[in-house]
Amino acid sequence: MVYTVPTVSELSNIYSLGVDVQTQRYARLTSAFCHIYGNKPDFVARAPGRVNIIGEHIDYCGFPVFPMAIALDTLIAVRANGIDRIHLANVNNEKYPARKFSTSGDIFKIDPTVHEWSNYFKCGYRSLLEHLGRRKGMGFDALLDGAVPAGGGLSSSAAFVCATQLAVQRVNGIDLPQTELALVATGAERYVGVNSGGMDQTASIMGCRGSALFIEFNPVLKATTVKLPKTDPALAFIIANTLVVSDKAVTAPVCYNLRVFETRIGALILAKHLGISNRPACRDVDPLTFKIVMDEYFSKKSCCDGGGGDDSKADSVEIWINRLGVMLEKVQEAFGTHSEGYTREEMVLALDMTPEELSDVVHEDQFLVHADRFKLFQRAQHAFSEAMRVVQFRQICESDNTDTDYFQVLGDLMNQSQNSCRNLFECSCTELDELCYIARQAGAFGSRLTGAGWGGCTVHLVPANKIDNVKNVLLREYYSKRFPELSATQLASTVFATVPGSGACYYV
Ligand code: NG1
Ligand code: MG
Repeated sequence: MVYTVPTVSELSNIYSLGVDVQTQRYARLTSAFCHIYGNKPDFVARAPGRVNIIGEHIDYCGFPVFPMAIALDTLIAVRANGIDRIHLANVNNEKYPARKFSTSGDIFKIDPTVHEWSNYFKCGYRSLLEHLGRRKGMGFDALLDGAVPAGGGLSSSAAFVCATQLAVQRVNGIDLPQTELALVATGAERYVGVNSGGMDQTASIMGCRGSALFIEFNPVLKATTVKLPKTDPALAFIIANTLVVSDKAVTAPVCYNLRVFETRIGALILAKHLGISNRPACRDVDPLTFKIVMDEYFSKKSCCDGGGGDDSKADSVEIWINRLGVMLEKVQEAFGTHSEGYTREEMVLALDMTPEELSDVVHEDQFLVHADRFKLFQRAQHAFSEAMRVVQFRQICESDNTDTDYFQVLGDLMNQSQNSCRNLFECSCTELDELCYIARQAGAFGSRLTGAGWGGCTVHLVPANKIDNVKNVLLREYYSKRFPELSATQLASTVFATVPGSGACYYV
């Protein structure tokens, strides 16, 4: 039987109402909808946030990541209105005033320099219609309720875009397979200027209760559910938000997009070092990534060795670990002489390109004003070693030998990831480091930043019977000192335990 990727609608039928969405929140949303639009909604689209357990800043390098969907989600109540208008309102209408669009005009115009809350809605709408080859969609009334803290590294933006795409596709009578929907959502955020990878959108759409997801992007998008090991006490995760807001759309040129740039240049230099033909690289749609360089190196190698290695096993964990280990040595060879970082001239020299050619392939002008040295060696070391940790994390989760001390070995990998994010990829910050330190002191086995970093959230691996203890220490040592004014309700979505939740779905 050929496995076909299900659609969100097909899966939605298996979710009973209220399992994932708090029923009173759902009732409040539908009654508010009636109050605003005078009719009940036809349906509610739901897309959750995600927490990335391990595998940071490597989805756009083409490497697998290991997130899980969380209970916090974005809901959009929707009703087709039969006119060429879209009315978008938000339950928090002070902060996010209602907006109106025509179904074919201004909704396609997204100005990334204006940080407007409905931009993510426009991204979701535009990316889906363009994917369907349409310039116009059906009109509808919408009311949004977002419960994923913004800028917190829990993918509030991806939850918003995915929920929007669910709403738009259903109003237009479409029911795409999950992977197709995830790919379209991944491209959507580029309209607000963020060159994101595909982790958040895939985790939001394909999340599965009780499992984390091993998400691969290359050669095709593929999400494998991985059950977390059964331990006693159970494995649990605490999410703690630094409350330092890292809005990627604002900081992209000096943070997120700069790192994307550095890994793309790194892939070009590594490819050249390994004698791999320089594909037209770094096109936003199909950039040359570290993963592609690794695959091309080994496919070239296997035909040279005449080994004709059985690539069908290429997914096996041993092959992954062996290849990543070899590539870490190649990274040392290719970049080791530039541990201080590369100037633009040194990059141009290393790539044997002219400055104009470099500008063409990576539009690096926006970065040169902010950085004069690019730490390509360190970024490459992080990317390959983080990919190694993801594969090892999955291998440990799937090994069912009872004498494994899961907390210790999984926790160690998370701590190594945090060290690499802080020291090599430089996307941590003092608040993230402090939360990790406090949590480890309080009994967490693994603590690390999650999401883009530079603020946002941390994730901690703790035994289920230690959740309250670790939470209380974090409240005492971090939040009561830095944010004494926070109410209990605000704290409840700032530091909380979570388990793998289900993915996007419809509630009718
Ligand atoms: P967050 O922090 O949730 O925005 C971002 C990217 C991911 C991934 C992580 C780092 C977007 C929309 N998402 O996640 O693709 O690169 O950083 O692992 O930019
Ligand atoms: Mg985001």
